[in-house]
Amino acid sequence: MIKPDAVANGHAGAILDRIIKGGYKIVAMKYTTLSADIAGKFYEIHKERPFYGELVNFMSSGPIVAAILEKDNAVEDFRTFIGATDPSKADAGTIRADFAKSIDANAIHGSDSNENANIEGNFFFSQFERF
Ligand code: DGI
Repeated sequence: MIKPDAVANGHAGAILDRIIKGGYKIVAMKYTTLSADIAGKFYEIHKERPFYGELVNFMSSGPIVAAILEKDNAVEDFRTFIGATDPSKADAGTIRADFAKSIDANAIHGSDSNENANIEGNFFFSQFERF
């Protein structure tokens, strides 16, 4: 998911270009805005964390791009490709190093396991939208 900060800053196109050139196939994609309720559900796993409220506010602050990507070893490779959660610690050349400003507004989300990739794909897309 390309997060609200990156969309608002006009980086969605550049990020998608990198993703495609990085060898990821876009299987499904949508441009939408999450309500606080939906953003809260997406990040439910962080409900008890002190930054949860801030995270939900931020994730519902403007449009996002959600996509399902396909590639061999996609989950692990994409986590490396986007860089560390805190952009100040992200490796040079990663999406977060180049497009993110802070740990909360960090430009992009990538699923952290195959299981979560499936859950999150189903969160955004119906069975008719994913092939
Ligand atoms: O999988 P990641 O997005 O790299 O990281 P995560 O699953 O640990 O956290 C989910 C999101 O929550 C992360 O992208 C940004 C936000 N977050 C994580 N740690 C902090 C945080 N936000 C704030 N404000 N402070 C944190 O320490």
